[in-house]
Amino acid sequence: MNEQMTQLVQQLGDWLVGLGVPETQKTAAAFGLLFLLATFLVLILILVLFRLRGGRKPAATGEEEPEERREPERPAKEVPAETAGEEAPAEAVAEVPEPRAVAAEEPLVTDTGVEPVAEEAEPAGEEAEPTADQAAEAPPEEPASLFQRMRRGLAKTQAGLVGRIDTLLGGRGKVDAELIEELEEILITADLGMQTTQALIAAIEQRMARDAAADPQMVRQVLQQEMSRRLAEVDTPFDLDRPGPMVVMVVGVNGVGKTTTIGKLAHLWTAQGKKVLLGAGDTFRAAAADQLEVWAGRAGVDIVRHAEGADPAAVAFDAAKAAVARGADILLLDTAGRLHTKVNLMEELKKVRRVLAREIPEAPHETLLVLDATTGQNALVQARLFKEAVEVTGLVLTKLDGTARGGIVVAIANDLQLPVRFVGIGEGIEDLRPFEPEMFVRALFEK
Ligand SMILES: Nc1nc2c(ncn2[C@@H]2O[C@H](COP(=O)(O)OP(=O)(O)O)[C@@H](O)[C@H]2O)c(=O)[nH]1
Ligand SMILES: [Mg+2]
Repeated sequence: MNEQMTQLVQQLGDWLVGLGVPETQKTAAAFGLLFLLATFLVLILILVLFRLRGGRKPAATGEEEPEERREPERPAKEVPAETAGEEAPAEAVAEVPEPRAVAAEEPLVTDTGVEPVAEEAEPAGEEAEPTADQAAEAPPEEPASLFQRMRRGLAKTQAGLVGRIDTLLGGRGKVDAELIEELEEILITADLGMQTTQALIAAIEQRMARDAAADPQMVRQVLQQEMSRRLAEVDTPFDLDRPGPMVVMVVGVNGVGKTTTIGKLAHLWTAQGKKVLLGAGDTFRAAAADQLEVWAGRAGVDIVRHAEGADPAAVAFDAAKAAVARGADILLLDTAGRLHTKVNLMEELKKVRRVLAREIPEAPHETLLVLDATTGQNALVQARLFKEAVEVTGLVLTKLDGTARGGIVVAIANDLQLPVRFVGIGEGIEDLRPFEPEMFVRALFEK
């Protein structure tokens, strides 16, 4: 062993002499080189170990998981080196619009403001996306501030919209026509829609006309202000404190998240001291009422349901009667997204409205249209249809957590001139947020 070592040092020394090291110092130089190599190897080893540990952390918002959560939630969940880091990438900050990853309900993170480690931002792999089942099994979250939860829910839109804008602005010294053109493209691909994009660009151009020396950061400021302003313009107070049962009818096409939203609202309003009753107006499948019943159980509220195939207007009638009789503060009525019979869905919804109004004056007080944000412009088309047929008073945008197309929130509110009431940022019972325009935009733009 020793002999081999001496030989190695000798050979190294000879090689170094060849490179110009003085003959007298060749042994010292050879040792020096060996020492350097060893240090280098140790460093690489440390980096590899670090990577393995770090890979198991979700990189969703680039924020670190708090220490106390790590242990109980990931017990001995050892992953082989090559799969480490795959839990997060679906959410990892990337510039390309990512595949639709609904239900990324990994137990995520709270705020420490740490930026994502570059090597964690790997491209999304199919197997990286948790299924709805896995999502449902995820342990309940610990409380985080509302703002941080909103930020986390919007991580994909943040990356796809503001992240791309920042990259664009970062590389430019001045605001010129080319920059504006690229910005326009980003806004449209983030589903802000043609109309809203044009309005935002016009605001930037106006500002440029006033201040020719404006730097690229001005663009960011104007965008943030304009989005906030446009959302706030259509925002009206949501009054829960009216006398008598307040009837909230929830409409929207199949699968957008109506039933889930009703469950979350029942929980939210019960926690605010309201007596809530649910009406299972989606009689298309027995499973729909079963699903609502599960949510009623979770939220600890009563439910009125009929058999599968029953007339939704009859459910509405019974539910309204029960709400009055039981002294409920709020009746939340679920509706179908499609029907058994050939009756037009919109006609059916109008009939339900008439029945409600006969039982409770001015009911339904609110008609919330639920839209799936991941469907982008399609949501806008649906919204127009429903708005024409039934008097929609407010919007709920669901699944914002699963999409980079959250810009649709601004587009819909702006195009339809309707207030966004709530946004869904996950499948859990707590994952519905009352919409606050200023907070929403700040969650997108804050660095
Ligand atoms: N990730 C995510 N999934 C949601 C959200 N809201 C609803 N979902 C899921 O969307 C699917 C359809 O929801 P459901 O309430 O049955 O839709 P409905 O047909 O309109 O009643 C379910 O798997 C829900 O868990 C949300 O905000 N985020
Ligand atoms: Mg449903």
